[in-house]
Amino acid sequence: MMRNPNSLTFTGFMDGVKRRNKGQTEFHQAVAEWAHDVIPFVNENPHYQDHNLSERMTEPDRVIMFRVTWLDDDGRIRVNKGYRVQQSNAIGPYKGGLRFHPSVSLSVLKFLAFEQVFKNSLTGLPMGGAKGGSNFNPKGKSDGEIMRFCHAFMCELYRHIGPFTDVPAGDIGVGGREISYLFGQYKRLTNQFTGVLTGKGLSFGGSEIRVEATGYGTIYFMEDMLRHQKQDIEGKTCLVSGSGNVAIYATEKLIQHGAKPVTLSDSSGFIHDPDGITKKKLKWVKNLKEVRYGRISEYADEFGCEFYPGQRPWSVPCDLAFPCATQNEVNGEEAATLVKNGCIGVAEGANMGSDNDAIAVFRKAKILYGPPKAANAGGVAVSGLEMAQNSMRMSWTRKELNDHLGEIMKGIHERCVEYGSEKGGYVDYVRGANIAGFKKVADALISFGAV
Ligand code: NDP
Ligand code: 2IT
Repeated sequence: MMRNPNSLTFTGFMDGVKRRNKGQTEFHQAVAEWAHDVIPFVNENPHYQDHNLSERMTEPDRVIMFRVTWLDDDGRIRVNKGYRVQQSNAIGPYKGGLRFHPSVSLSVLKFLAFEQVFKNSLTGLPMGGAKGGSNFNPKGKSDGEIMRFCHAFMCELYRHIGPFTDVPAGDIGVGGREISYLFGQYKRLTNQFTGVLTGKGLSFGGSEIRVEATGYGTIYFMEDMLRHQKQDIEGKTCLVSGSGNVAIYATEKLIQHGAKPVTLSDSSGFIHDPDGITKKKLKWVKNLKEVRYGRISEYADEFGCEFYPGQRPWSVPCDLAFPCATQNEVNGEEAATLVKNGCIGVAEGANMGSDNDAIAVFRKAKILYGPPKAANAGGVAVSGLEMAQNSMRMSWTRKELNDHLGEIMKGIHERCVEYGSEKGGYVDYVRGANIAGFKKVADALISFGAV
């Protein structure tokens, strides 16, 4: 049989991606994880072969880069980099978070925007994919400095976004406070009150459950994976990394559903509380992180347990693990330690929490592994529901939104099972998420022609 001239090899495709995107290692990593499943799928399906979809999908629609100039408390003029990567609006307006962290680079935002396209597709809602942010470090900044930075950032971003164009939201370093400053400035500059950002305050168009959605959704997804194997989460010892928005609400849902979370972390180290993090202790953590912007090491002093400076929690024996801090926080060695210690499931609250060596370890051991595209899609899903509520000029109740979130996570789980099931009952959720996410975007692109 003649080889189709449009069929690709993984290596050939990745060589091209690396050549066109020199030095962007996080972006290469995210594309490689995806291409590992998508290239063989495209080669096996002639319908997808002749449209150069893989190359089209790995080139952002556009990248906006700008200077952010702001005044610090000492009256000095400070300069940061600002970005918005608009990856694809094939199935809806660009949608995705903003990250403020010193590690932000074009490579990091391109990997995040790329994954966002397929995550948003998996939710079943009409949203394209984008990501943005700045190398601004919010740590140690006064409230006034945060406000002036957010206002300055929006002074440029506002001309590139809009409720039908691009709808940003939060991510690392961008929570309710920052979204409020950004929204206030957008409204002032445009004289329009629209659903241009999600994660807004409840008094000005925000949605119930958005704050909790990513963390809750990650636990719902783990419960769906466990249920599929006729198991449940009750009584399971759980490791959570991070102590920000996603980690806090993942921990809250674990406690509500009778599991036992024993760790939290930040960039300084992790706490291990063998008695379990309780509802009361978590309330204290919420105040520490959402009000005082303090460090997780204070938990160890407050509740008399160990703090391990400079370390990650993955060596603690557990049943389930939830990376909820940042990219590449679980490597191959740490993944092997988790498996050796009896961990039966990992679900990623963080984007690219596990590196590709770690993913290979989980796949080989055939433990439950919920990749970020699937497991942390609850946040952007409720953002989509916030957009719907804003368009209707009405709001749903907390119960309705929580039920919607549960249903959306179930739908994502089903799509992963449909495309990721193997003989013998094992579900490769990475493959399932990659193929299911790809198909919807691919079908839209094919119907548009050469755009
Ligand atoms: P937050 O800013 O609320 O919290 C981030 C947490 O991660 C903090 O505890 C922070 O510690 C820790 N962290 C950040 N960078 C590092 C690092 N380099 N090393 C170790 N720890 C680090 O962010 P979120 O909780 O919103 O985001 C966490 C993850 O979840 C990210 O990967 C994000 O992309 C992903 N996500 C978020 C969604 C959302 O709706 N917010 C939706 C889907 C995914 P420290 O304070 O010391 O920096
Ligand atoms: O990574 C993510 O999905 C987010 N940071 C949330 C994006 C959103 O638009 O709510």
